[in-house]
Amino acid sequence: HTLPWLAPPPWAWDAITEMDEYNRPIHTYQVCNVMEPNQNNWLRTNWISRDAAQKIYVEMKFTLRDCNSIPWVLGTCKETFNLYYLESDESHGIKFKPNQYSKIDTIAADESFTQMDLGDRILKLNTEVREVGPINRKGFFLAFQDIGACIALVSVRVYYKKCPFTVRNLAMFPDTIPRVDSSSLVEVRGSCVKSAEERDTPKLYCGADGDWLVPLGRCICSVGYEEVDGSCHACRSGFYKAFAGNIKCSKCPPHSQTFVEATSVCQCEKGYFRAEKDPATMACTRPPSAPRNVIFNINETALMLEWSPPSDTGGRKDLTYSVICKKCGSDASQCEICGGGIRFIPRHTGLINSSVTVLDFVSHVNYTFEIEAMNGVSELSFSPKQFTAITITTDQDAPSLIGMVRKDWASQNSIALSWQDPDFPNGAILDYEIKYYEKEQEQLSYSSTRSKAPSVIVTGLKPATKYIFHIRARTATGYSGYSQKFEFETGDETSDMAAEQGQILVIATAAVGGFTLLVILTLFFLITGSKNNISGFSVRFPGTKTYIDPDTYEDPSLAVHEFAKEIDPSRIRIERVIGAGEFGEVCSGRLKTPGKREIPVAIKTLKGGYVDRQRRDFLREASIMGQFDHPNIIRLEGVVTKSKPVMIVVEYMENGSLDSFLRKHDGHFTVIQLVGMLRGIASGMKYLSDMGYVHRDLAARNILVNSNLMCKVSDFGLSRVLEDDPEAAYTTSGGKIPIRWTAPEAIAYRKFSSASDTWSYGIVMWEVMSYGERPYWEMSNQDVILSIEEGYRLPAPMGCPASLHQLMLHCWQKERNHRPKFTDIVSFLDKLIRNPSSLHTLVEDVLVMPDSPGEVPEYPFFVSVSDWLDSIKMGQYKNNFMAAGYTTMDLVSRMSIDEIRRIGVVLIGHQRRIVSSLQTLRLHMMHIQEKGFHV
Ligand code: ACK
Repeated sequence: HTLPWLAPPPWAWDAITEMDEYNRPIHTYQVCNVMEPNQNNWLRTNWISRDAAQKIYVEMKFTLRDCNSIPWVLGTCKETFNLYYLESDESHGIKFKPNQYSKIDTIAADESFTQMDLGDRILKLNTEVREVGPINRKGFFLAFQDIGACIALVSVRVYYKKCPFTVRNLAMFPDTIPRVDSSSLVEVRGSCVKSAEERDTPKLYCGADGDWLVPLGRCICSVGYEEVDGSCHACRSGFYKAFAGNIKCSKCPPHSQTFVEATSVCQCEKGYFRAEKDPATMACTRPPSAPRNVIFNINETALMLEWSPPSDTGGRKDLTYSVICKKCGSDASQCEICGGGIRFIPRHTGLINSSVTVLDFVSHVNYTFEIEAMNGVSELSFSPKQFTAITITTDQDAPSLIGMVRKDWASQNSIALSWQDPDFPNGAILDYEIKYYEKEQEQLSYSSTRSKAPSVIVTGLKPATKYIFHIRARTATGYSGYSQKFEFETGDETSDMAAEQGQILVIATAAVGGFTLLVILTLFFLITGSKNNISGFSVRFPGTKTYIDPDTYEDPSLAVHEFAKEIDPSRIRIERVIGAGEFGEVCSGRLKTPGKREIPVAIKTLKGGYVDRQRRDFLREASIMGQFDHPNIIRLEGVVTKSKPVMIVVEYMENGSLDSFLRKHDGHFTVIQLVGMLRGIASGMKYLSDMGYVHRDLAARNILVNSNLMCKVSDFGLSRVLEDDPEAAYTTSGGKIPIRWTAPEAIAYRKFSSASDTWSYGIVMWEVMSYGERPYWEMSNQDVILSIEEGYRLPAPMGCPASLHQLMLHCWQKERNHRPKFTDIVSFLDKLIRNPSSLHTLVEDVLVMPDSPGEVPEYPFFVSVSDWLDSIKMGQYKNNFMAAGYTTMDLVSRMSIDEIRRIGVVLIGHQRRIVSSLQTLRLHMMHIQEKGFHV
């Protein structure tokens, strides 16, 4: 558009239009005065504005005729032309004066064309580019000087270079002109795009060739905005972005929402809150529901409250409890807050554990304790507090009177008595007090003694003398009244003689779990040889030895010599400490027996500073152990009681306790080896149950293992065991019980028996087959009790033969009479060992696997629908479930409340009971899956 150019006289440059090979017109300036010498022909462009440029580029396309192809002009023909420029602020009215122009360069052709080329219409173009600058005026002219060549100038393109507008790291950089000096760069600071903010100052450098170099720093999208293709877009409604940064918007967390765009925090739904320190990313939460299942345990001085966590924690972990105490009169409306007299241990608010101990309460008062669960948002909610209340009268009923008291036998100096537990014990019986006096001396002086069992042997009496006895029971709440008075007479000389001959037939009454067994027994008096006629006695069924409770001895510490050998301490060599027992260190060492080799032994010591009761409790174990003689019962070598320290010496078991032994050797044994261990334990337990001894604390931690992998039952503490076992927990009935190992009837009403030992044996089987896994894993004691009550049982450990799991389930039957006897267990295990192929079927193999992966597999060992309904006392609906096709627990576990209604469970209370049981069932199944069993 800037044509025509100026071609001053002698007008040698001609403007000519040619056609290119596509027949498009090409405007050219041509000159070809090669015939005459001394040519000086100028062609000048119009004024060209510099714009922002400092340096400009001139690209010329031209053709140049080769002088050799024109033979007759030899000597005058040239093959170059010159390029000039002139800077100027004025675009017009400038006269052309060649001497004002500066030369840029002499331009030669790289290629020249020949006639042949022309004939083929192939136009060979030369392209040459030259830089000019810096230019300081507003514009410039270019000029071409021909000095006698044959040229066609086809195009002249004048341009400059710039770094173009760009967006990098969310920062915008404007058009930028590079420096003239090609070695230095222009530093350019970017500005953030809309809705973005600077993080580090964004910078780019513009290079001489118009390229952006070295990006530094960046911008990031502001809160509520996310990056999409280099710009920041508002979060859609329902999404939020809480932090500036190049992250995406997220969906609102649970229980929150937003209806506008570009939100940084979603708003909580009604009833849900965010605590001050909750991050915007956290779900909105709500106050917890009330605590559940409050139980209490009271004695004269302390009241212990315990509860289960709320079913709904509100979605938070910062759960605490507070307990409010109210004193209420007969009318609930007259309640007032308890004064400062009452104390709470550890405190009454901000309790982390779900229990509290209350001290300094007054008796004969109705206290109501309101237990509230709270979390970090409780204070933000205006809804009424959710609490569970329990009312406790601080003076509970004492036990009822003891009925009939019998004389079992009498010698010259002693009388053995037995009686039944009171009909209404109103709590666990701690012990009995037996008060007696000579009939003739009535009330002048009396003696008393205590017994833990409902029987006693009173010694130190006069021969052939009438005595009056009355007895009262003691529970945590106090004593019962005294029973009516009973009169019994000691024997004369003849009675003892007959006793020595061991021929007297007497009727002994044994109170066993509320049933009175009348057994005719042959009685053998074991003469102790001691002068004061200490009277231990041993009751034998013909051919069977029976266990004697050391507590039936008036002085149980004397019983120990009945059953344990006294060892001279010089025969014991203590080598090292191997553990800590309840009463003192447990050591290993050697025992030298005259005429025999030294044997390795374990030595339990009673640490110094003990009180009498501790010494008695310590030696009670020896009195019990000393009565047993069986390869699977830890063997008592003897005791040291006549010098200090007091010691119990037992056989040494190289591998220590079974639970830690198995954990240490996880997966190392064959199934047959494990069954062998279980067989040993069962055999020991059969022996104990035949002896009439109830262990009460059978657990892998109480089994010891020797170097031959032989397992032996140990830890004989009788009732005391429950005090020193760290697993033991208090129950509602006031006792301390190792919940996970104990049969439900023993937890609920302390009904301990060989059948409850069988239950524990089933748990030991599970411990063994899982190599020392904790029964019920980390479930709380409360949940264990609840889930057992609802009929659920531990699933088979991984790799457990189905037959063994069947046996466990057999041991865990609710009805204790249905559980196998230890003799059945031993013979069952013997059969398995003789026929090991029976152990090849694993529980995994007999599981009914679901059709699709997401489904819960069916556990054939779960109780049947009918058993389950019975267990939750909903047996009346069996037909409804069956008729509607809910025949397996698997089907039942997926039922919704609507389905439960539809099959005809109309009462809301019943619907609730079924639904809550199902929730536990599902949890249980989930737990099994999480643990990786079966699936
Ligand atoms: O698991 P352990 O090694 O086995 O740690 C305890 C510790 O003493 C405290 O009871 C070990 N222990 C107890 N009785 C014996 C015994 N007769 N032989 C070997 N170790 C024993 C028990």
